[in-house]
Amino acid sequence: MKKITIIFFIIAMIVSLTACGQGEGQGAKADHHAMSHNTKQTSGSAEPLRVDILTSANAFKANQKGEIKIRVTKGNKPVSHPEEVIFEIYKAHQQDASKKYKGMNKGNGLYGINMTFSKPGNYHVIAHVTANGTHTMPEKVFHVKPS
Ligand SMILES: [Cu+2]
Repeated sequence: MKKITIIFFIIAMIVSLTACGQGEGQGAKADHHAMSHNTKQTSGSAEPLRVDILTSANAFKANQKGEIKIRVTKGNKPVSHPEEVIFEIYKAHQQDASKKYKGMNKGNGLYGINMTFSKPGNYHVIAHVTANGTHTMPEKVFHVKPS
């Protein structure tokens, strides 16, 4: 039993390194993920945590308010009490200047932020979600049109 736990921990470590390897060389981000991913999945719920970014990649024009929305589910059921919902956003090729925003709970497994992009261009949006010790972080590139 102990051996299995250790193997699982090693696998979790490898997965976390692969999943979040993009931010290497950036101390702050690495720390965030080291913490999130070390909370390994314990017994019970084998259903994977699923996060869908619902907002269309073309939904934004520069200097116009909009909303980025995600749906968090586990086994097709909405997740209502995740430990963390963080939206990380940065303009293409400017990951060093990424900003993080706490997601607002909209009920029914939906979470979102209000967002205004000041300049047109491509923006990376990463939804970092932790629920029941599992971390998922889908990414979508938004194409912000000139206003
Ligand atoms: Cu993450």
